[in-house]
Amino acid sequence: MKTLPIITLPDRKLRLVSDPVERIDDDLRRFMDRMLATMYDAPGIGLAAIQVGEPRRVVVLDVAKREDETAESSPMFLVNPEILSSSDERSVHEEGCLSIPEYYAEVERPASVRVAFLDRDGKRQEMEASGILAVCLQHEIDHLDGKLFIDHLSKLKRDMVIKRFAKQAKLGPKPAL
Ligand code: GNR
Ligand code: NI
Repeated sequence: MKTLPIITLPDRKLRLVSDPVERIDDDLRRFMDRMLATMYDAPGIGLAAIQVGEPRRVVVLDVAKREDETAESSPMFLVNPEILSSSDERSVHEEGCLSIPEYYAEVERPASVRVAFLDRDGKRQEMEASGILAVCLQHEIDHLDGKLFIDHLSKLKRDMVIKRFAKQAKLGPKPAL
């Protein structure tokens, strides 16, 4: 399947607050399938629609392969996802983002979250998540609100990353090796 280009810093679209999806139809399902193909191709374990330039509250993810290389793929499609509650317990995990290539940092977040969303068929679902799934859900839902994982770091670190990408963009696109 054809993949979609992923936008990266300093693209200001990444700061948009995405719009709720009004209807779940075949058009949207086709779009989600292309998002999933784009995510697997990258490769990544999650992708928010804004990362392919579409300010819609749509997320795809699949954390199965990260834990176990031989695992079957088990994609999830989340429309209008919302965090209902977060644990007081925090955990620290190293994060990266396909829109901030080659930068990784430890981020502290609630260790577990309860999330509501509409599935591929438009059915309302609730899910309790911990571990890497909780990390990924929070990272993706942040994208829908124009937030990036670097916003959870110190201002010094964040500004360093933003400056690095602004400078790179000024020099022009990275030449292929
Ligand atoms: O592929 C991804 N890996 C990842 C690792 C740790 C925490 C979050 C992520 S999500 C990221 C893909 C991405 O940028 N999703 O928005
Ligand atoms: Ni990301």
